[in-house]
Amino acid sequence: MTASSRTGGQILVDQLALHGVDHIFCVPGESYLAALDALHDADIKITVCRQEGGAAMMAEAYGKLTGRPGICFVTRGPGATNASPGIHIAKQDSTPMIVFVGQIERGMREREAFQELDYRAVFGPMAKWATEVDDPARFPEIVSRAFHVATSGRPGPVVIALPEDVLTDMAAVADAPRCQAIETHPGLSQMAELQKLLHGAKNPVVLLGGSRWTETAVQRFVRFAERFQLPVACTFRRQMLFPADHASYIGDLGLGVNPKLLARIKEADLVLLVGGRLSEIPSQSYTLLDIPSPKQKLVHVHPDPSELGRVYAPHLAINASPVAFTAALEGVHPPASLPWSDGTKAAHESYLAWSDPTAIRHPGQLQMGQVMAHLREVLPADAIFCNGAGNFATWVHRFWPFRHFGTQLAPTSGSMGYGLPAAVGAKRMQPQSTVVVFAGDGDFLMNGQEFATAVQYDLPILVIIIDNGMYGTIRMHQEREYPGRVSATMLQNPDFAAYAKAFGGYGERVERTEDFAPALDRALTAGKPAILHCLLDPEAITPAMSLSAIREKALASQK
Ligand SMILES: Cc1ncc(C[n+]2csc(CCOP(=O)(O)OP(=O)(O)O)c2C)c(N)n1
Ligand SMILES: [Mg+2]
Repeated sequence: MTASSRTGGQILVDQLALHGVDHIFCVPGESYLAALDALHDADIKITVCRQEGGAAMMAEAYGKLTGRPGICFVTRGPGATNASPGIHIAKQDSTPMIVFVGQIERGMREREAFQELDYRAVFGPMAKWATEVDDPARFPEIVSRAFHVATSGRPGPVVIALPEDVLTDMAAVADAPRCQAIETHPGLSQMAELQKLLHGAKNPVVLLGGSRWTETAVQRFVRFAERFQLPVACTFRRQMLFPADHASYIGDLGLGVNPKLLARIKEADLVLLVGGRLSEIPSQSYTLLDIPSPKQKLVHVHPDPSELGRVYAPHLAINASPVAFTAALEGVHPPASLPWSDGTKAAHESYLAWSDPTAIRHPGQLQMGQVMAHLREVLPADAIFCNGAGNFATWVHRFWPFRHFGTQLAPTSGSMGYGLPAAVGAKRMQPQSTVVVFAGDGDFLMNGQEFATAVQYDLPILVIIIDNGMYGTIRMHQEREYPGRVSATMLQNPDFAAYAKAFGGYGERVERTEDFAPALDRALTAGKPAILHCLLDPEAITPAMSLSAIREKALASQK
């Protein structure tokens, strides 16, 4: 059968549908009207956003939750540059994503036409692949390749520029077959070697990270950890990879980490690193393992061969996706005795003590330990927590026990402003889930405009803004490095409760611990997107140390 003639826009949208796309996030532009027109008749849900940074972060969150590429459409020039934080997050977080960018007509290239940019040059180093389509007949090939690139090996973002006339031109071309993500399987001899290493170990430890995990892969890993009574830690912002209430869980390698956890990893004789890269944050600025030769025997399992041996030279390198590797673990058997099992118990106890919010007291009328204890009591275990970057995020990372895959949306890239768009994306996908944003006063307003998107699509998410009147993280660093010299870190904030109401949502101000529980209850039952504007004493900059104490310590060390 010969293919019938379609516009480039129609061919493109038909490819999206056949690769299983059910949702796109966009800000419209006149540069890609023909694609928007094709979407008019497609069975694909659209979320129209207020800024391309928000749209790209929503698409990235979709990729994190589903393992399928999140799809984002933005206009040329400023639309594309606005989308760049989302593209960078997808790159650092190894998330599959495809960003379609409008482009000027082919015949105008190189004149610096209106909003013209060279997307290969701009996004080449940031994306996994950046390209431009020259011929509508090549959409099936290029979109198929984009899905393969975005999902295979170490997943990442693909950027595809769409010249306006390529979208309106006609072509008769057959569709591509649906892309299947490629699983890479470990070899039998590698699994036998892993078993041998485990049998010879006295003090092993497991670190889980990266992407390409699924609910099933997590469950399989839990069974493996159970059979071996292994201590398991998650890397920075990957806490959803292992249930925190499991006897094998020993904590996460984030910022402000449990010192006992670090000591345990340093003293281990075998480190099994699955899925992650152990990059700057989890490795505590590359101090946790020696580079290139860790003194522990390192087994590194990663879906991308170019990550194996990139920083750490592993004793055993296994090029496998988490799904395939965890399936193979079912055939690995424990030794007759497990010399490390008491250590696992002690490490879990240490995690429990470290993550107990009721033990925390800090300056001010609103006690975050009590807030976290209350959230632990009332929110469902499968609530999705979303956050961007700032010290406020510590409260979530340290004190919320993540228990299910698909419940954590947080950028390992440390991009501020991620929480709100991620939550909008998550709630659009999973309306039945409880979705909570933790945001700082600085962090929230980086993408606060997407609160309008939450209202537009009737998404009752809960936003908890921790307002300390400053870019607190940077102030903390200032007090450590340049004590008493406050420079460009203070903020004057709006009334965030009034902001919520002005957008058509629910808002309340919370100043004291005892006011949090009833306000939370009202926010959760408001049936609208809600903001709890929580005022935190600026002194309460970390769970353990006040701002003044940090400054005094720095001043004392200068004497
Ligand atoms: C997009 C972006 N810009 C700047 C930074 C640097 N940065 C990291 S944390 C932070 C301050 C965060 O302030 P806020 O959200 O109020 O949280 P707090 O630290 O006060 O709890 C800044 C500016 C960043 N990580 N990302
Ligand atoms: Mg702040």
